Amino acid sequence: MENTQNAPVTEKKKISLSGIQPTGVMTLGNYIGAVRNWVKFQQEYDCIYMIANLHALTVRQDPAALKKSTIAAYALMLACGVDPERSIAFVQSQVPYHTELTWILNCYTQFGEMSRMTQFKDKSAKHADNINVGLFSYPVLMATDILLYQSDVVPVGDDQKQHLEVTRDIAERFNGIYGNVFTVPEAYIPPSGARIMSLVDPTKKMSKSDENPNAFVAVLDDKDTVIRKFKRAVTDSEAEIVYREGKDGINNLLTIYSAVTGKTIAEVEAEFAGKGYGDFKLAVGETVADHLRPAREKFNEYMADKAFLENAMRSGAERAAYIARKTMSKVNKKVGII
Ligand code: ATP
Ligand code: LTN
Repeated sequence: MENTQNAPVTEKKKISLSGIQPTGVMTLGNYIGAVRNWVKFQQEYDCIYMIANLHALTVRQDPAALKKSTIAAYALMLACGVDPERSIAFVQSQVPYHTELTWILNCYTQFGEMSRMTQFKDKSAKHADNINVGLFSYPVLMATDILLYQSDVVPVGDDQKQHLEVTRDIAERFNGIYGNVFTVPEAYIPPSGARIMSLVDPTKKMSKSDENPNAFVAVLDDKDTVIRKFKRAVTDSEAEIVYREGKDGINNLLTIYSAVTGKTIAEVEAEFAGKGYGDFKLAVGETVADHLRPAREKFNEYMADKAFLENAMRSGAERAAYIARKTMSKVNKKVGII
């Protein structure tokens, strides 16, 4: 049953849509690069945010763990500030139009363009024993997520840029054949913090699927853990806290500190001029931990209220389905599917 009463009022604000996979734990990279912009965008756009649990199946998952982490990821998205009343917050698998449109868009996507995706190359190297077709066509499901809702803007981190380009190509190709069916979306990649680096190897992006938990700070890490991870963060053998090429570790810490305090890099450099790396790392750790504390507390509150979460998910999925169904029937009509 779809709830039409709660459908968003169409006063024609632009639509912001994004998603996050429920695998692993949300990292500080996910938060700074993506999720906090989702929260900010609620002021300006009609927002639709989802937990991309179907995407998670491209890597082998333990079923019980996936179920649990999907609910936890949803709770954490709300805890970070996505308001399930103002925005549409839902779980991808609860809106079956995602799989339905994906099949159709698969038929409008070229093998060659999927083969060029760097995430596919990286992930197939990492999971060489399970290079499944889903992993290959992952960007088509992502294009579906975006195009189903006629999204205008998609706030993501730097690593998703290529997927957004392919989404635009698919939309333009489809529109070229059938007329204006899909809004062609724009990526929003923040000017700073779009690529937070690993604390262990600052030439690699901070990734929630990193085997080494010291490589990332999780939004739910407690204060001591956050501080400990920053204290161990790999830097360099100089002793100067400045943003400069070749100082990947320090650059990363400066970016993180600037992102959570709202200060510019120049202001942060001035604040720590003449200080040692030890002091700086401690300050970054304490500041980040304090910044994340409210989300951690709210997360615990949401997780203690399963009825609320179930309700929010159901209502989010109903509101999403109301929009998705319109796009789906338009597409079916255009391509001649009865
Ligand atoms: P995985 O490690 O499994 O690839 P991930 O950490 O990249 O996962 P996703 O769920 O794929 O997490 O990403 C959610 C959002 O967070 C995306 O918009 C992505 O671009 C952004 N993001 C991921 N890692 C970073 C990072 N290190 N810095 C900034 N943004 C990031
Ligand atoms: N593939 C994305 C997660 C994702 C997404 C989306 C992001 C799934 N569907 C739609 C933006 C819009 C990732 O971060 N790996």
